[in-house]
Amino acid sequence: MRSRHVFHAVDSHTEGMPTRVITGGVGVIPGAGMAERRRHFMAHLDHIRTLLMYEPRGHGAMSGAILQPPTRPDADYGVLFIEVSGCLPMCGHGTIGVATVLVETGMVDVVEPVTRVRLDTPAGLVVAEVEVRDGAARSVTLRNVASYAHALDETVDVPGLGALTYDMAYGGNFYAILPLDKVGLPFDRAAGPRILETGLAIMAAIDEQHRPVHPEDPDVAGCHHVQFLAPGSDATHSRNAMAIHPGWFDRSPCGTGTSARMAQLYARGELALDRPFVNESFIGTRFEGRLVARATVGDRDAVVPTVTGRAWITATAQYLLDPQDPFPAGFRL
Ligand code: PYC
Repeated sequence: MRSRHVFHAVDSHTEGMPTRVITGGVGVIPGAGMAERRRHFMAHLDHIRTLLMYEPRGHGAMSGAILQPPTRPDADYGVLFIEVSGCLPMCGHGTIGVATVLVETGMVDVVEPVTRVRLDTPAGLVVAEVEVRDGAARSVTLRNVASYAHALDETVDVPGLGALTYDMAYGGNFYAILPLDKVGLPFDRAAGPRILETGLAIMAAIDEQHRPVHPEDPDVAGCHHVQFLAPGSDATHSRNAMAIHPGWFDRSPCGTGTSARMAQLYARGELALDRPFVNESFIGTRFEGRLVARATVGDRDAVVPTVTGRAWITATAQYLLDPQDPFPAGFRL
């Protein structure tokens, strides 16, 4: 066995969605804060992301997180979220996966019944409370970054579809939110390829006509997620088909998408603080959300969401790069 590089990983899934947690092999990414480390990584180290997320080590819907020393004194670990689509400022299912891995591998001091893990993410500090029973992580509740409705009833002209009305909300990433039946498609996995194609057309049109930019961080910009709502979705229980660039569905209900959806419902006066909200994924798994505080983002009214879900460890692994490997940065088909 020859190797130019070894990455240590603990693989997990959160309500069906993978999080490959990279515990060693990357080294410390330069940067004073995690947002700066994310910028550095995207500019100089992106081949590590593609090696670990793309085929043949990953697949078209792969997601992960690279652990780092924290850059702030109030955090236990820094986290860089990586996916086939790029480096996310924040990832909810990934946070639940990371917190579960940290507890179940003993990388943090484990306290029953609740272990608090403070994560330094590019979007800000995220605190995860892990419910621990008999040494096992049973569920994770994350307190997300401030989330807000960026635009309500925005109209975008989508080639082939015409004018579409949508809401844009931020929950750690930007989400265009609209009912699936508005684009004439059924909430049915058999329609997946058409839903993805439509989602990608909407993302491209929004980025051309109304590209969202975070008021406090211009590096957090653009629409790479479309949250298509199933018929009957409301402020207590929504079901979504979450189309993500460059063409895959979140298998989990999507933590930042759940946060964005709750911020949208709050801005519409449909969801009050401290009310339970269930978000269901395209494969039928669930997160429970709740808005726990008011906040501001720039000069916008915002809310602080919590999201609860479960994760399970699926493997420990070392991913290698042979010097003769013809695909040192992986590939996408
Ligand atoms: O859970 O926040 C999330 C997420 C983002 C993209 C995929 N999952």
